[in-house]
Amino acid sequence: MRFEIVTLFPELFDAVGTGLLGRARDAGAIDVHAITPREFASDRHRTVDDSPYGGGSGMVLMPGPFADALDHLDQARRGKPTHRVLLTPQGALFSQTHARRFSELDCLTLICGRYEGFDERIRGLVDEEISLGDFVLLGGEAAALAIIEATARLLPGVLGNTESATDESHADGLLEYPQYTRPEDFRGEKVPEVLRSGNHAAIARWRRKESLRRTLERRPDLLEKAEISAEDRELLTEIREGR
Ligand code: JCH
Repeated sequence: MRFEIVTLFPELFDAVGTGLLGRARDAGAIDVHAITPREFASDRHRTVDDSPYGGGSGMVLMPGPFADALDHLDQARRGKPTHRVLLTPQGALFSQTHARRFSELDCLTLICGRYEGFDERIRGLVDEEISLGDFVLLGGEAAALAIIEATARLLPGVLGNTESATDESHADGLLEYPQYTRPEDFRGEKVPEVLRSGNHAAIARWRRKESLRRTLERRPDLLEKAEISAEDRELLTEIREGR
């Protein structure tokens, strides 16, 4: 899968050359191409921002350099399609559902801004607008990196372990159960006995119950949408009765 990024700071995306994403790139599973709209500015100062019509503080990103950067990417792809995503605080909230949908694409183009955001006409050049969350970043780059990670790890061969990508938080709509590794006793806190019992049915039941407990305590909103079985309902009753 190809990731294209339009950004004033392409060097921020050198980070995808390291770790698991770097390995995925070396293996040919992903390809990351970051370009700057500055290269497509029309004046000798390479200006990409200007003051807002109507007045007010701050600077707004001009549509021309972004449109030309997107045209350039289209030409380099030679007719192959992409899906264009604008990162803004006004977009739809990003979720695992977006990541799953993006992982089915051949190419995803992420458009990052800075300053106080984009000229409204840039919105006409994109397929959707996404926000990473209800907080304001300095620009779209950190959101784009998060979206690249969330999407790339769902691709075959990127994680190395195809099961881990689905058997986890948010896959079945519940939070993940507590995990433990050595030592058995850490500063007096012991690993739950059931996990050392070798009783796989008991372990599965304990994990499901702790997933339900955690979701009930921390994210009751998720519990309303999750797929809850008859046995889950019994476990929830035990939890509510303090067991
Ligand atoms: C961005 C900014 C003042 C925006 C400029 C471009 C995305 N989830 C999420 N949080 N923040 C972003 C994001 C994405 C692109 C840009 N800024 C900074 C500053 C604003 O309103 C006055 C709006 C932030």
